[in-house]
Amino acid sequence: MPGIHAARRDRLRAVLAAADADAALITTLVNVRYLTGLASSNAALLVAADGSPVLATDSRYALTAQRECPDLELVTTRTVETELAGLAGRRGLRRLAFEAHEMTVERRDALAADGDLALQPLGRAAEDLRMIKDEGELALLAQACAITGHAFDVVAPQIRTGMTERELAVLIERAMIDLGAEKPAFDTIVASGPNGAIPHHTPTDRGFEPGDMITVDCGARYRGYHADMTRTVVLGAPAAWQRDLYALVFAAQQAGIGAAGPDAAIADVDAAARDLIREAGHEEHFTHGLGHGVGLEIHEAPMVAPARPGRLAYRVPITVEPGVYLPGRGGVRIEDTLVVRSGAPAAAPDMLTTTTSATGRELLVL
Ligand SMILES: [Mn+2]
Repeated sequence: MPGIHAARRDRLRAVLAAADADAALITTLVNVRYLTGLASSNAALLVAADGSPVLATDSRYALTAQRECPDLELVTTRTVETELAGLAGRRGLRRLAFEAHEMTVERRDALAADGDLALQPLGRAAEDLRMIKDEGELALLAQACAITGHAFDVVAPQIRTGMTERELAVLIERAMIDLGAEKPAFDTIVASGPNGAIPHHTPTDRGFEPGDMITVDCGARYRGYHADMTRTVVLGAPAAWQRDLYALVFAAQQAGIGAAGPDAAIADVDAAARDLIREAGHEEHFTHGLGHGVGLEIHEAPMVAPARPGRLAYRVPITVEPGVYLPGRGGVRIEDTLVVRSGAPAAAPDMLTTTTSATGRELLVL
C-alpha cells in the first residue's frame, strides 16, 4: 500500500514543478488521506518538490500513522500546519503552495506570520488527481455500492402504509451497517408524496399513504469510499402521471448513462439527459446537475452539469441522477453510481449500484 500513496505524491510533485513551488502544504484532510493513507481529523502533509514528505498529526493518531505510513517522516503535534510551515522554512522550502479553497483567512494569516515563506495557491491539484481512480479504489467503491443496493433490496419489501419517512431512513441505514458499511455516506433522504418535490428533503414523521411515490436516496461508506443511489417507488397502483413521470426520468437516465463514455464532454453528458426532460416540457422541474464524481467524498470532481468544462475519462466514477420535481405533487429521481470504462467502440460504463427489487427500469409497485 505505501507504493500507491508514494505514486500519488509523485504525481503531486509533477504539479509543483509546473507551478514553480518548492513544496505543497496539504491541509484538506481527505487529500491527506489520499496521499498518505492516514484518516485523521487533525493532520497535514508537507510534500517537497524534491525531498522527503513529512506527515503531521496529533497524539491521538500517532500510532495509526506509524502503522499506516511507515515510509513517512512523522511529526506529532496538535498544531499541524504551523509546525509543517515552520519546518518548510527551516528546510529552505520558501515557495509554499497551500490549499486556498480549504484554508481560512485566520489560519492563512498565522502561516504568513513566518515572513520567510512565500505563500501561493496550489489550486485543487489533489482533487484533480483524485478524479481518476485506481483499481484498488474502484474495488472499495464497488463494495460500498454493493452494500447500498443490497440494503435497499432488504428493506424495500418492508415499506408499507403508515411507516414514516424517518422510520424508513433508519431501516436503510441500519441495513447498510449490518451489511458491512462503516457508516452512511450521507444523511439518508426519504421523501414521500408531495415531499418528493424537494430534491434534498429531510425525512419527517409523515406516514406513507396509498398512492405515494417515495424517493429514497442512500449510500454506504466503505473504507472511506462513498456510494450514492436513489430509487423512487410507489405505494399501491400508480396513477398515469406517476408512470409517465417515471418513464421520462428513466429514459433521461439511460440517455445520460449512454453518453458517459471515455472522453465524453461533461456538458454533453448532462445535455443528453436534460434534452429529453426539456422536450417533455419539464425543463424547469429538473433543478440540479445530472451528477457528480464520487470517491473519498460524496460529491467530488467532476461535477456533471450544464456548461461544465472538461471531459470524462477511463476509471472516473460518477453518478447519473436526473430528477423531475413537481411542486405540490411529488417527484421522481433515479440515481446510479457507475464507472466510465475504456474500449472501442466506447464500452458501456460499469454500473456499481444494482438492485433486484427496483431495477430502475420499472416503477416498483409496493
Ligand atoms: Mn448523488
